[in-house]
Amino acid sequence: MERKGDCSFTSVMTLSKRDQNIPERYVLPPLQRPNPTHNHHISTSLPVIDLSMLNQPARRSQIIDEVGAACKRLGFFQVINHGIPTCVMKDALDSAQEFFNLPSDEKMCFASADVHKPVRYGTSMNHVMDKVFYWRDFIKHYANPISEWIHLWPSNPPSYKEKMGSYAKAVHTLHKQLMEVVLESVGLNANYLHDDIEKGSQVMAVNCYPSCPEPDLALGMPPHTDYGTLTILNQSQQGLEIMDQDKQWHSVPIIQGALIVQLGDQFEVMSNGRYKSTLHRAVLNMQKERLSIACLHSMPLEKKVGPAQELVDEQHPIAYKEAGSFGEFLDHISIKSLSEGKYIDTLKNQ
Ligand SMILES: O=C(O)CCC(=O)C(=O)O
Repeated sequence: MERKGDCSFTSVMTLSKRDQNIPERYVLPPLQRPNPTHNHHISTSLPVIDLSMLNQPARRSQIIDEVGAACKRLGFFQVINHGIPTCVMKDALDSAQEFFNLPSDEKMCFASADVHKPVRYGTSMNHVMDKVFYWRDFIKHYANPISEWIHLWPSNPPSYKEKMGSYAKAVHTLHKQLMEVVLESVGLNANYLHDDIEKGSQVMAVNCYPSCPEPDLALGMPPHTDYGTLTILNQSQQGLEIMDQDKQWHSVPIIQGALIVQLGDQFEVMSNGRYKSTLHRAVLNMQKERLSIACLHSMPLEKKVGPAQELVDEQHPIAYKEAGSFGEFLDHISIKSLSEGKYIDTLKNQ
């Protein structure tokens, strides 16, 4: 059943229709602003991996090598021929668009600043805590197992549950396949923590970044890493940027039908730091609204994750405390904004 929201706010959708300038609370300090002219020349060098032959043993090991190289270099890659039909990806983005186009009152039924709520409509990162605001509206909902959560999702637009649900299920399956590949690439068994991955949490962050009159002064999301194992992202147009090991921002190009894969903090911990989670942010533009759907996968809510024993030895001493669970991460972000520092840094052994 849909609840009455316990807090309301002015959405960015509303603000974007109002003024030629962004409100002061969205203006970032100069050093945190994006530099749009800086990144264009390096946008083409990001890895794209074709999964069409994943089930052919001769080709599989080559794909594992490609994934391993991408994870080592960037913690990021795009996948094509991943098995999710383009129409399922498009339907999910269309449903998101229809949801954000609803009158404000309908969306506000889901408004909450409580990060533990399984369905939550909001703006910025957490509008109750943020010192500087980010130019984003979102609805987040839990999605795995889908039978447990789908009745809590919006009933309007009427096709939302069906279309977003089909996409969620397909992405959950893809996540399991990709985890096997990424685990093998780092030197673990493909079945490592298999049951936890199957039962793991899937949170869908459905993001809307309206066109912004002053995109050089603000961001849609601040630089952050995701908490979980792998995030799989579907975007309607360019706007995601990732940071490489030399601290250069790369703008992620749109490839028709491709999905973006990023490593999260839980994978960094499991791999004992062999792979690093990807620092990323969302930039804005003056012309067109952008939508993205980030499926954030992690271990089940209460499961604690530590470095895999197989990846700890004399050359690679244990580099992280046994990491907290997803539930503890939620407790962390309910008192400290993600924009104030990386959660993973609190888990590192000094
Ligand atoms: O919209 C994007 O490209 C980034 C989304 C994201 O980082 C998130 O939802 O955590």
